[in-house]
Amino acid sequence: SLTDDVDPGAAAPPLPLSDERRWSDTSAYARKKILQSWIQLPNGNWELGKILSTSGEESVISLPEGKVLKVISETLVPANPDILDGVDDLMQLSYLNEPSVLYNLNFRYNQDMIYTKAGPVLVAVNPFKEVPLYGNRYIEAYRKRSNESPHVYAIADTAIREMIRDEVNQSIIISGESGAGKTETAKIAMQYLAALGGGSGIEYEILKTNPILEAFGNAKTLRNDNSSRFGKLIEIHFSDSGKISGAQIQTLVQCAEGERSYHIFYQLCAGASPALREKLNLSSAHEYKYLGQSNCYSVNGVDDAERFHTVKEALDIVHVSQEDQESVFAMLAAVLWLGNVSFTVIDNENHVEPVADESLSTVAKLIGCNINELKLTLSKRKMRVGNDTIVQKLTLPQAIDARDALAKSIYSCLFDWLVEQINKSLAVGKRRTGRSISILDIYGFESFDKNSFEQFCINYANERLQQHFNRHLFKLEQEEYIQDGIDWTRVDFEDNQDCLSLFEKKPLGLLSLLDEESTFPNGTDLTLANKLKQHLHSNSCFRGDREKLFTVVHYAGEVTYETTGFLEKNRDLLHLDSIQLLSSCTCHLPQAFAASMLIQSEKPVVGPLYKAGGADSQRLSVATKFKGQLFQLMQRLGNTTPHFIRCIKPNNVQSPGLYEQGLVLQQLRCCGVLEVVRISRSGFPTRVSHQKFARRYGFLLVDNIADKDPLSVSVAILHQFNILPEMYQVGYTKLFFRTGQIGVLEDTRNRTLHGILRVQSAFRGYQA
Ligand code: AOV
Ligand code: MG
Repeated sequence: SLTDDVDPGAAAPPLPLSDERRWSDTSAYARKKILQSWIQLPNGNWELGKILSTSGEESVISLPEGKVLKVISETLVPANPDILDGVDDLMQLSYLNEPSVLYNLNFRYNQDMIYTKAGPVLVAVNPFKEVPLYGNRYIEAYRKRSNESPHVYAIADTAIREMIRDEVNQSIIISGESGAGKTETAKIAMQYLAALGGGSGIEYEILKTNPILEAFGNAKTLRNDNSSRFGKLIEIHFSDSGKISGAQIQTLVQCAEGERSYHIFYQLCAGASPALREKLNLSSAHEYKYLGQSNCYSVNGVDDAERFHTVKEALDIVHVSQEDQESVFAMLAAVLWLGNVSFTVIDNENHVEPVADESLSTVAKLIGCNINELKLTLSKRKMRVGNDTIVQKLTLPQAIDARDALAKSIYSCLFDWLVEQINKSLAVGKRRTGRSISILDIYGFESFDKNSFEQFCINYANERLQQHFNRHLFKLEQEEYIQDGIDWTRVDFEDNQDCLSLFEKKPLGLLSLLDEESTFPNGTDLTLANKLKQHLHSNSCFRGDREKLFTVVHYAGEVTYETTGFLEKNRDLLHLDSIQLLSSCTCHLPQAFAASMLIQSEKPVVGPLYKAGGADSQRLSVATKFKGQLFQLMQRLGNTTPHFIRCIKPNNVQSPGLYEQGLVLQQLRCCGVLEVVRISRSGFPTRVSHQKFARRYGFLLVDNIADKDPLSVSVAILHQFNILPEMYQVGYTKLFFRTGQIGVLEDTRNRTLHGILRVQSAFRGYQA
């Protein structure tokens, strides 16, 4: 039978640590027990084989299709016994090697069990179809803890409990590649928090921020039909009674460039009422140059007109007035019409001016400016040289840049303005006594054949988040053991501080050098690349490649960037003339935008202040702004207890049922899932101070030793409940437990408490 060949104890975590990666690491004793093994096929995939015999260096293996192979024993990787198929925590695997983890996730995925624990981390594999795991019935089951399989709900539930128990703010940090399911996962977590903390009605508003932000911030890309082009942190506040009292959203600069533009444009064109169309002089999406650039006007299975109504309803719910909504749509239409503004050459030096057609007049009408002012802004630029102000006429490429920069900044101001309105509507009252749970949904690490400025920023952000992850799970953990006098064999872990320094060091780091080159009028993509190579060549995380290429050694692998477009994308190309145009508008939104852009400048800008060369040196560069927002974000996360969810994309074609081993493995490596399991299993992930422990469980003691010190009480509790000595350690200030141990105590505590309550209410019934 199975149990004769397999040591049943091997299934029980966590001792001894057996994370054999290779056959050769396996002891001779263990080898005899291995019945099955992983064999890597020429295509790189792993296949499960039965070991028929082993003699010397060679083994004979039979594969599922009946093929029999002779292989070198060295190349075999031990597989887990069948009884461990599909365990819901990877920590339970006897053999924790890559093929076993891949197999376990796949086994579960095939049965729509998309969630798996990897120690403290939740792994979510995107099903690309509706799975029956959500809704009130499930929420109720997780709330009661009657369903214990891994789930986003379980993570959200733990966050709520820890927030209340420890009186510490919590965060749920979701990461993963584009299309891996981060945004959906964030919504699922919000759904749970809203259900448990609901009651005031504000939870409904919070959920409605999703369709709004997705309409304005998401676009179809080649990798995801609904790709978020911005990062988001939503902080949900709870009152002392555990009810949601409000929320606040912080966003991380938008990273444009999709296959289609932002959803809202298509939704507006498809769904606006006849009256609104007339007011905005709106045409169909096909008429607008900004929307036709990749000839993709629709998303499979999505009705843009219907979505428009959903967004309008959501705007109503977060208290954006009808008037403001109309102004928002007017700004959208203005952006679309700006894209249609064309230019004609006016002299023999190729200077241009905009054609006075329907596009130009509609823009002027929609933003409420004088048409001649608009014409001037799009054809001339005021510059300060020394003490004089000179006016430079624009050539065609310059004019197009000015036009596009104006359109882009109207849109990004509109997005920020909307977030601000939402925040006002969700604002917590002045009494902010309660605690919060934040959910972070940020774009994941990206590595393509060609990587540009967007990937540079995204990967930098991920590098920061990874450090947060590392520090939390590994470093803090180890340091705490050592501090508390716990016997702990040091486990090495990857620290990515070197790579972060490469980005952040001043003055000789990637960001500083980029900013410096961006202020040079004569800086080009090539001079930037050369500058980076010149100053950073000795950095171990940097490699200069030919021409405009350079490589950064990220925690998740090497990425080669091409500097083409870096400087333009980093410079904020908006001219002060454009800001002045907006502030002269009669409509209130453009005025508000102009004001916010001036606040963003480091110093107050008065009058036309330009250095020769164009870009306004006083406005922050895109990279610097990004870094600032990122730091703000990290600061908010810094004071919270984090819960990590790693989303995995099982295939690149967004289709259900397809599980590509290589693709999954690469993501598991990127996010350090295997390392986490290894370390968690060998450590004591649960920690409670003596005081807290004694306070929480002391009343369960049979003998009354209430007057004793917390340490004695704690030890008495451990003895009374027969917690095995290898399952905990007693530190100077805290108790350290292996995974799962505290659950046993909590169950007993809950049972006892319920017993007491029942007795009390029975007693009250008797009295009445
Ligand atoms: P992302 O947020 O990680 O990508 P999304 O959350 O937008 O990815 O997920 C992409 C698509 O995968 C969704 O539109 C759904 O079709 C599907 N999906 C994800 N999770 C689930 C789930 N739990 N159940 C059903 N379908 C799901 V990006 O924002 O591109 O980085 O920038
Ligand atoms: Mg997303």
